[in-house]
Amino acid sequence: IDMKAMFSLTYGMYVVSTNLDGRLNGQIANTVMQITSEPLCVATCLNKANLTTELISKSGVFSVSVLERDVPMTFIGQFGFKSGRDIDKFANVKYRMSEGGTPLVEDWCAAAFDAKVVRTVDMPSHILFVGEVRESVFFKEAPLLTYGEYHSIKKGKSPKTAPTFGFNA
Ligand code: FMN
Repeated sequence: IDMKAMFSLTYGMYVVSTNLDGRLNGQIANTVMQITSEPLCVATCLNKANLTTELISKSGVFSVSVLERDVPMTFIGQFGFKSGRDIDKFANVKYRMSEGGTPLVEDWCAAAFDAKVVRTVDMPSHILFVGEVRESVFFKEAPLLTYGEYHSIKKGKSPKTAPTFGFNA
């Protein structure tokens, strides 16, 4: 396996969030993609160790908020390197509630959508959630952050829980 070939894949950067009975939490994920348009479905792949994964498994709903290129590293650190088991990630974050009850992050995000889980694929380390989109909101026209730019421009790293861990190795 030549990992350089794997690192040739490109991604965006997102905050994947959920709400279990009023408990809001979210995490950074690069693994988000639209997979069908009828029905309109997206997929995200989340580590079983993450609080977000546990909460989405129970709530059956998640939101995806699309990060802008200008997002500060402190914001990515809060959602991508800390766990909601230790901090309240939404305490200082501006968001609006979707009709489905998931938080759509407005800080540093250009768009967001809410989805209901319709399928899951159980991998050894991760769960792939397929969600049907129920609502989407376009906040503003803005350059979006890519996973490649996160590494090359922001000099960011990926934690071990990311499916693509090793990208910056
Ligand atoms: N974790 C995943 O499970 N899937 C991902 O696609 C993913 N991508 C990431 C990309 C970047 C650039 C960063 C910084 C982190 C990524 N992570 C990913 C790691 C989670 O965001 C991280 O483990 C987070 O602390 C989990 O928080 P939680 O326990 O509150 O859910």
